[in-house]
Amino acid sequence: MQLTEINFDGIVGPTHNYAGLSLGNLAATSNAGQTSQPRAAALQGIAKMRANIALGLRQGVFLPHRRPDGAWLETLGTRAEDADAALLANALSASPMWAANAATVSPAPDTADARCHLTVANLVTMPHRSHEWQGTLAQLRLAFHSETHFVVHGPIPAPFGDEGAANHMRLAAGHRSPGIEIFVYGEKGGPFPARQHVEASRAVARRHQLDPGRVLFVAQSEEAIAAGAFHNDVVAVADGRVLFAHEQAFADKDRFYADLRRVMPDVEIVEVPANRVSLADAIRSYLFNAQLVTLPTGESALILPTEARETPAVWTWLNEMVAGNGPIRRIELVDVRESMSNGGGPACLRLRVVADPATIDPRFLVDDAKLDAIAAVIAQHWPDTIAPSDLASPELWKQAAEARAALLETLGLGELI
Ligand code: SUG
Repeated sequence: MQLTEINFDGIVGPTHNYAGLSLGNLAATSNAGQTSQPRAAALQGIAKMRANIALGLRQGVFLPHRRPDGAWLETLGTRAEDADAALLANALSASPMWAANAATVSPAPDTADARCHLTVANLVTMPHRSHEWQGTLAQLRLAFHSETHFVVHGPIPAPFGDEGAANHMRLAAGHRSPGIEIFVYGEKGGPFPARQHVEASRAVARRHQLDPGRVLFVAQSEEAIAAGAFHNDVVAVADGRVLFAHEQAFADKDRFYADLRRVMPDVEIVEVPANRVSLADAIRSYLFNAQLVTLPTGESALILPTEARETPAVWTWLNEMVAGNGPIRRIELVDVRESMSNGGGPACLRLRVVADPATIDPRFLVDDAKLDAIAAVIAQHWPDTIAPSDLASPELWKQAAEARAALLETLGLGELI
């Protein structure tokens, strides 16, 4: 078994648009009504994957879902042609692109049956995301079909909100070592919803057969959610033995850090103080929505959105960090502006799975040549722009269906998902 970390990125779907559906996600709500650029958005995502491959990282993909989601509209007694504008926007969202919300993943070294467990996220808090799990589950069941190596679980039942890996962190000395899994939940968010419920986190940990001595449940701070950290991965990220977090990310950080040091004495906590980078700047720049990765050389790198360079306090802090003696000495910038405008940074776009690539359906794994083929389909079929008034256009729905079909055909997935 060659356990390695594979990042599965959600390919940005052809209906990517700015409908402002996510209360508490300040980028999404402030860009409501703008004209989106689906083709550019999807190509930005491809460029990010290429950059990760160039760094020596393994890369996979998840595919866009059927949009508008006619099956969901049917359960609501309507169809795209008759739905009101709000329902239609919810049915058209390209939100499955944010693969960090696809599932929670517990790699084989952490589980009692030594299989990698995945629980598809129910995403019940937001209507436009609540109908993602069916399409995601179908892909997870295909990609991770080997029952010798994987267990794919259905969603946690409502009303317990589960947002997947965006509210879950894992620390482990190496890919084969058992990890410490940290489930971060929300209690209160001031004016905004707390999307991850502790009941869901506890249920996922039980289903995944985790060792209770190696699991922590940690509350998000109310002020972070109220400042726009609708998921924990907007204010904290972990990899290897490194936790990189904002000072105000957690409700009781002293207790959390003490518990963490008890279960992982050699953990390295890189905390960004609020008097250097405010919560507002952290959220504006998505400093923490970075991919913290271990390169083949063993070195840690932080893959950040270009917005980090445009936020002076953040850029100054980052430059000091890489020049210092800490564990993160390398930063890489990626342009995912179209996704960022909906509150999705580099880390939102990917789901990390630690597994042997040979045990995964190869149609979901990519290299440069396959990315070339995907990019060609995007260039040919993805809409150039979508303005709010386009959402009601049957022409757009037709183009989206054809674009998705062309992509699935190219990847050999045909009508399978
Ligand atoms: O759920 N945006 C997504 C962004 C998800 C980011 N993911 C992580 N932090 N892991 C969300 O809020 C905006 C769609 C719209 O408003 O049209 C949206 O769903």
